[in-house]
Amino acid sequence: MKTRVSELLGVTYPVIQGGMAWVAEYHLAAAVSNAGGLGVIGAASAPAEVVREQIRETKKRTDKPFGVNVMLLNPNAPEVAKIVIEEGVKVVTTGAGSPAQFMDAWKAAGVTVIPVVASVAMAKLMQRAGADAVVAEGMESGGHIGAQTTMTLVPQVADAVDIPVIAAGGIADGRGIAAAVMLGAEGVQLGTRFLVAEEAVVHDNYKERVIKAKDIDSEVTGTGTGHPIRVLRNKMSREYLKMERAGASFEELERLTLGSLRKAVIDGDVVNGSLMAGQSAGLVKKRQTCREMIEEMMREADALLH
Ligand code: TUI
Repeated sequence: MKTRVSELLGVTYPVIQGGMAWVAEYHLAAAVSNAGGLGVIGAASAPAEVVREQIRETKKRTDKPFGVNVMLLNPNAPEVAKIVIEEGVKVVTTGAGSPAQFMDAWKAAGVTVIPVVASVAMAKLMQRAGADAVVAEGMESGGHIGAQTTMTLVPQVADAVDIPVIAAGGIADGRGIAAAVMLGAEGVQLGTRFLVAEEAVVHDNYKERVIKAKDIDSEVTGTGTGHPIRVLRNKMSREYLKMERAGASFEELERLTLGSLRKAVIDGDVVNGSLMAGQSAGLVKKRQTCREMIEEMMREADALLH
């Protein structure tokens, strides 16, 4: 599947891996890139020097293009923004805000910039600021989400901007990719399916929860703080919602979320950990290598589109 997105990124398939906090580290990023997609290191709340190490480790494992996701709520974002330039990273995706303040420096350094947006207004703003493409992410996604669904957001963003649109949120198989193309997207970004990739250094307990998840097993915490986060339901999410109802501050809640994400991903604590995952968890049935996932999905999508 050749699109403006695969051309822009220099990849075989217009499939981008989401920059998932704790999950999107160099093993996963290199595996996705080696399989013909765009692997992405999730800087999340990691110290900037850790991100530099992650970039260097990815370079050792792949000579294909890869990206770094800069999470804009992270106080280290300005430092991470500088490091991606110093390390010669070719592609940056951003999440959870506007990367406008970094755009000039990135563009001057020849970085391809792909902000994740959750509204038409933000997509237009990003095009004006010089973005090369946008990811239009629906609220079916895991983690930090906007309020629009993928089905309605993607075609509206595609109508509003001239730069290529990449669809995200709820896509986990070839049917989703074909549907995204029908909606006007020229690429897709997937997170939840890659959570269970063989190369993802995610604890087995977390992977099993995703594989066992049914359609209705996720819920959204943080709607009251203005920072909604989709997770699989467990003791942690129930406690979070209780704290939220009791009026806990955004900072308190964010600390709880980020600390608990580590607990889930690294320690496999699926009771007290935060199991960020999208609604597509219900579609994710088996562990595979990134190559198997990407080739299977592209085969399905091609068959449907032709
Ligand atoms: O960023 C994500 N997903 C994430 S980041 C994350 S780490 C985290 N942990 C605890 C609290 C907060 C974050 C987990 N998942 N996806 C990309 C995304 N960006 N989704 C929605 C947006 C977005 C929202 C508002 C992008 C721009 C935006 O603009 C608002 C404005 O006007 O600044």
